[in-house]
Amino acid sequence: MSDGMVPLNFRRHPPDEMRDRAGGLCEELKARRSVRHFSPEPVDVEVLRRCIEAAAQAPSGANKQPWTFVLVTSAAAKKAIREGAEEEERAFYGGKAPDRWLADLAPLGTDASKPFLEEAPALIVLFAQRHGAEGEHHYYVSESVGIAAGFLIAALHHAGLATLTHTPSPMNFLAKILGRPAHERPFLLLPVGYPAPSCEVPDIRRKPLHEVLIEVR
Ligand code: IYR
Repeated sequence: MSDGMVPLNFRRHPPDEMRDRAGGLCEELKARRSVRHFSPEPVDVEVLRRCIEAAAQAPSGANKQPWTFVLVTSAAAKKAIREGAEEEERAFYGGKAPDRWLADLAPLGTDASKPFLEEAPALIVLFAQRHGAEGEHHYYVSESVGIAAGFLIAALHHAGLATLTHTPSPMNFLAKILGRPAHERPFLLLPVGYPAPSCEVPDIRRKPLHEVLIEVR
């Protein structure tokens, strides 16, 4: 064995099980939707911790793991985050956003009001570390944190929780409220919880496979 290396721990599955496994996960992810109406029911924080631990297994540039997850369940912090987000969103919907962007958002029915930031029992705020705390170089930060965000959203859905990928812009107010250091930039704000019983979602579709896949044989 070479220095600093260990044997790979890799589990092979019987070939006929592989299609079922791939198809099963695909069906599960097809059922995932962004949710904007949450039930105030609390969620098991241990479930959230495990999902965050799953997300933190993502690959990253030079294994620098340039992410920080902030799990917010405090009502006061959620209120402050809602107020900060709504201030940004009022500017966005009130003139900053080009008409084309607003037209693209019309099918989603969004506006500057973000009650879900207080209604959801938990918020997970994902920060990207531009560099390490001591100035160490980080590489492919957006790609790395984006992959971790994908793991997190899939893990939460798999655990039975609903999320919204929310990106009020700009998001610097999050670093301020949550007391994050200057080398961390807010990347994504995820309200997490159970959907409200009356929750509706926009009637939108994903592109079929043949529109997104090109095979070079
Ligand atoms: N941040 C705003 C606007 C918004 C932008 C995109 I791109 C979306 O996919 C959805 C919303 C908001 O949250 O309302």
